[in-house]
Amino acid sequence: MTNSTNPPSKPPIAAASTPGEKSPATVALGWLHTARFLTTAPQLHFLPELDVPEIAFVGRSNAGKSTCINTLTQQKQLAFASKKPGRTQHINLFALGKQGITDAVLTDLPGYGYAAVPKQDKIRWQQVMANYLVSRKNLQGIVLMCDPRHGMTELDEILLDVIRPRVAEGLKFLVVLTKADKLTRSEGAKALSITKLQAGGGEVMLFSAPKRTGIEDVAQLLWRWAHPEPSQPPAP
Ligand SMILES: Nc1nc2c(ncn2[C@@H]2O[C@H](COP(=O)(O)OP(=O)(O)O)[C@@H](O)[C@H]2O)c(=O)[nH]1
Ligand SMILES: [Mg+2]
Repeated sequence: MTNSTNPPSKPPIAAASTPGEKSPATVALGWLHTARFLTTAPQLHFLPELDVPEIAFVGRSNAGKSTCINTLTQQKQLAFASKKPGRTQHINLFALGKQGITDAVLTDLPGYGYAAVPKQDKIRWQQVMANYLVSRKNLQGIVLMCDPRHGMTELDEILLDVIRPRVAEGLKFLVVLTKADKLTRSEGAKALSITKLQAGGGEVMLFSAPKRTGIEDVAQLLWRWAHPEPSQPPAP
């Protein structure tokens, strides 16, 4: 017989994690923290062929790409946050995965749009980028960094045109609006809604390195891209 004076035991809360179990954000950030330099290549055909999911980071010079990669991986120097924009012309690959077992790679593609870069280099960049985005077989997703104070630039639009057919075919796509700390709340909301219209089926998130805005959301999305069902963590 049950003792009616005892308070009823609380029903389990579906989303609550059991003691000792890590939250999805902790899992995702722990995974990103394993990032280590894999290789660098001046051109696409020097990149090793890989069979793990690859996530590429692209964006205009100075958009905050290196800072975002360093923040997400919680490493100060992984991606070089350059004082001289336009200097990083190589494709850099970083391996991800616990216990040294690579289960995904991050690709840091050269920044574009830096005015002082010679025209010849700009053309070369466009070819490298277009080649990579169109032909990289294990490419799973693209993260486009965009400074919302400037919005999508012409070069961002060119890139969008290149990737749109692949996004339509199922390639994952996220626009990260960087430096959100520079915007008021309403400016941030406006930038989000405008960019969502431009992102053609991709996701859009606000991000700030100093304020740590959006870090957990971006981390969890990348984790899910690299770990499709059934190993997906429960939704928060
Ligand atoms: N306020 C603010 N500044 C940022 C943020 N992310 C990057 N920056 C600054 O923007 C400049 C360019 O950043 P960097 O990461 O080198 O851009 P990249 O050229 O796209 O790799 C640097 O001066 C950074 O300190 C951010 O979230 N907030
Ligand atoms: Mg950089």
